[in-house]
Amino acid sequence: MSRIAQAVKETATSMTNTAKIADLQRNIIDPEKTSAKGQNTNFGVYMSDVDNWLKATDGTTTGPSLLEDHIAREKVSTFDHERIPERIIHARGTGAHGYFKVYSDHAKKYTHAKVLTDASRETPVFVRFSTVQGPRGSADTVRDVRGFAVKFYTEEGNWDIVGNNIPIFFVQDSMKFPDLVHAVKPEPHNEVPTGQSAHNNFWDYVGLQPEASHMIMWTMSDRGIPRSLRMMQGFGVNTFTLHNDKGERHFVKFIWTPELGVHSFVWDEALKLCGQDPDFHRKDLAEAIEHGSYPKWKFGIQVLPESREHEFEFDILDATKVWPADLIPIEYIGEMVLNRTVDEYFPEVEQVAFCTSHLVPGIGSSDDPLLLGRNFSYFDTQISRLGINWQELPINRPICPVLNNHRDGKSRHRITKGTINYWPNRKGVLPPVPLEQGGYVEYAQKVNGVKQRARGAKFKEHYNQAQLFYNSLAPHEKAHLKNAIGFELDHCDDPVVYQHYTKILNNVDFELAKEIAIKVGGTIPDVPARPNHGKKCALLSQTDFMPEEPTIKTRRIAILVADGFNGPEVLALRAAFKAGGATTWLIGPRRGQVYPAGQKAEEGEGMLADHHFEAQRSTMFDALIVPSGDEHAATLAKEGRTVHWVREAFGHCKAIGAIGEGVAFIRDAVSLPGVELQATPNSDSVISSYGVVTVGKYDAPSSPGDLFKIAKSA
Ligand code: HDD
Repeated sequence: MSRIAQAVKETATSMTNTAKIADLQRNIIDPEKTSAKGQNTNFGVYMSDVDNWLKATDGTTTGPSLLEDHIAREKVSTFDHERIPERIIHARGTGAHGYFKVYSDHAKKYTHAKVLTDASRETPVFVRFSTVQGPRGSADTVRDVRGFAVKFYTEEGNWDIVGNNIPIFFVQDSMKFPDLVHAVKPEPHNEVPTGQSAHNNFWDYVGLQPEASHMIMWTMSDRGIPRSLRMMQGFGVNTFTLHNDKGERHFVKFIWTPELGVHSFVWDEALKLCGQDPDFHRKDLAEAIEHGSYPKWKFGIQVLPESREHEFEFDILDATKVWPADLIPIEYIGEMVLNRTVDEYFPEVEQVAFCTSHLVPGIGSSDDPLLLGRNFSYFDTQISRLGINWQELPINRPICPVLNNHRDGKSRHRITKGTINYWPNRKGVLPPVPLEQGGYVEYAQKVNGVKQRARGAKFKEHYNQAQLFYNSLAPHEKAHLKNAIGFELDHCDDPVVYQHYTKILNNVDFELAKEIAIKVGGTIPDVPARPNHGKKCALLSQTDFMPEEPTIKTRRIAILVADGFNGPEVLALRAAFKAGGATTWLIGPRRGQVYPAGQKAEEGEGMLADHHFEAQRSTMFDALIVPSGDEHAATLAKEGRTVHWVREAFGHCKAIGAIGEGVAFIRDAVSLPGVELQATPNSDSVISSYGVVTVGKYDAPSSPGDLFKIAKSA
């Protein structure tokens, strides 16, 4: 980590709620600042040699290594046991620390949970983002659901929202979950594919589970390939409940909406990044935090009084349905900021463990059958991954005191004094805590029913909301969705699978089914399987989540240069983009000095190129700009790789800018049939409808903001 990043990290910690960071500090060791003289064994004895196993040797010939070398055995044995079982799903992830606060006590009418009502609090949080299908070493930018799990370290204990970036789920009942996961994971005979749902078993399974059709619309939409973890929404997905001081219960959904808006890659970009930079998302998150551009989300709730539970055509406890924002508005009551990267991956990101059942007073579960199964599964899985004392691990332990009579077990860390480990006891030690003193009390729900394996009647309808979602997408989103399903079904080689799935699609939309069936060789329908109801709803398309003001904040801008570029122009551009909150990266023929026009290698210091053309690709940046300069533009035009940079960025609809001699280079590189650059009122500038901004002459550095203004207006 750079010194600047380290300084930003330290300031972030001192500025915000430090309760959890202070707690972690008890376990943080800095090898560069330790009082230890050097390496010692785990039992604390300094090691005089860490490279040579103890041997029986005369010093000339090599004799046998001796089993008696317990120091070597400790080293190798610790290494042998470094790995723990990876998460059965969501194995690939990254995380960061931050804080959560509410704007006011607005939610008091719904809940007595302090974390949601006390505006004077900053509650520390740890967030882990993940993909679902791939193993720990898989790529970040695959098409998949993203996990969005938040642990709130509240004063009343830990509260976990274990959510995703999609508001619904594939199946309605947890009993189906193991089959779903088996179907999407690599196939059992050959462990193929990695990090993808594009295979026979997955599409076979979802084709036979009509309840998955709504979720398929979401995963195949742009939501499945987020541009950044910082630019996606998060959803608790399941229906939870809020309990207030009057003893009333409300149903609730939790929603995170990013300050930067919701944005995605285009599929080709995401695919290429899987190879070019498989760590793209985790690096992007760390880079933003280390630059002090802290990711921020608004926290929203959708709330329903108990009396309205049965008012809708869908069951509000069915996790395959959204609560349409047109019917049940989102109330934004707080925000979360991530401002600190982790110090070490394994003890923080790998060992963090979430449980949907971990709720604090004022927040409850519901009868959502998916949630109730989850409430069992998470605690259970942590036992096999981390052992029964997993909640004592630094990243998992609450910031409030933890005292009870649970004892012993593997890897118990705490030492509890005294003679008492049971209740009731003669000393009255550790009594249960009633509601009025902060104890967790379940809502006194009246339950009525016959024991049977069944779901509510409204759980049987599966297509209305799949249609609602599809209808609500913008035309380009629909096109992306069709391409995505086309891609996935093309990767299924069993005709039974792809022919069947195109039939399922006909329940969502006739045209959609027809187009995809033609593309993938599926069953082309003659008539719709059911009419499309034609309804739309707000806040389903991600185009409804653009930031209030257009912004280039945290965007990565590549400045493509060769020797002979216009130096003052580049300085001015960098200053203007920095002022807008973006980062700029000088990409040159080599990493190191590149020389502006009028400066020779032996005369000046040049400018430091951050990377060279071959090592980075346009996919890693949000925009591209080429400054003026004769020699520089001529060099760029001769290089196949730089021409590819421009063409690829253009193909991915990136913003492209060029000045002076850079304009011809850009124009030639993107000269494609049908692409016309239109003149703007400023005759020197050209803005095409394709997001290309060119400026004939740029009076730098006297007007460093001009280009930025033009780019903004484009
Ligand atoms: Fe799950 C992990 C989200 C359904 C069982 N799940 C896991 C993680 C997220 C979700 C974000 C990763 C947590 C982390 O970063 O450590 N899961 C969801 C959502 C669901 C959902 C939003 C639908 C509403 N999950 C679900 C069901 C079951 C599970 C129905 C089982 C009945 N999930 C697990 C698990 C995991 C897990 C096997 C694997 C690792 C872990 O729990 O800690 O228990």
